[in-house]
Amino acid sequence: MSEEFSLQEVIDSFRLSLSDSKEIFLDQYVEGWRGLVKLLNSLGSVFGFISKDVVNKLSILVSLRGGPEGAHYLSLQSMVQYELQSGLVEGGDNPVSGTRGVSGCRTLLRLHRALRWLQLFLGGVSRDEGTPPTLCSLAYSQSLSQHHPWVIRSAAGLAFRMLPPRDPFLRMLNAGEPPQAVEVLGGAVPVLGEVYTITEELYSKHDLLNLP
Ligand code: 1PW
Repeated sequence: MSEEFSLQEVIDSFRLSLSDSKEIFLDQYVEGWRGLVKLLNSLGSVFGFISKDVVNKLSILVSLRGGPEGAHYLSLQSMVQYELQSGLVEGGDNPVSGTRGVSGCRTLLRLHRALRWLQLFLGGVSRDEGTPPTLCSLAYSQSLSQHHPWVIRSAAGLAFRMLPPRDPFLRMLNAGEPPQAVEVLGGAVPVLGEVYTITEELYSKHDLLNLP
């Protein structure tokens, strides 16, 4: 995979993460996020604190998946089942990651909330409902911001203002000229939406949506 962001690659990874029976495979989910990190990195250093947090969350999930209990981390569904059964959901002493208080479920919950933001933001861009800075702030205020303290909300607000206007932003997606990129975006949003909805239902069913 190249270092350059490709929207199509991200869509492919999230699409591949979905099994026929609507399980979500963790490896491909992580791969999709790795692609998104490339976008964050290409947006400049003001997005560095966001990219750093995502990279950190991904490495926790990768270490769980690569650890001795890795088979349980094949899918989001198997992860939830394993961590619930083993009393690891709330953190505790996780023998796998070696990190106290960090479960796969709470780590993934942060990415899950961020995926909602991305889905709202990209949906707005694809429908041309405003400029990227405005749409990004709006999407953030409708999703992730309620989970963030003031200091992060203000840093995020500053970063969003640095987003490029619509056409340069569409070109950064590496999906062709703006009209083509809009089409690819239109295909991306439902895929992100499906992954989001399945995860939301899974977490809601097990009462995991407010993990500290
Ligand atoms: C323009 C494309 C944007 C797509 C990627 C969206 C990623 C959003 C990540 C926001 C991270 C903000 C800074 C970090 C905050 C953490 O405190 C927070 N992490 C998240 C992902 O919300 C909560 O994690 P914590 O502190 O409970 O481990």
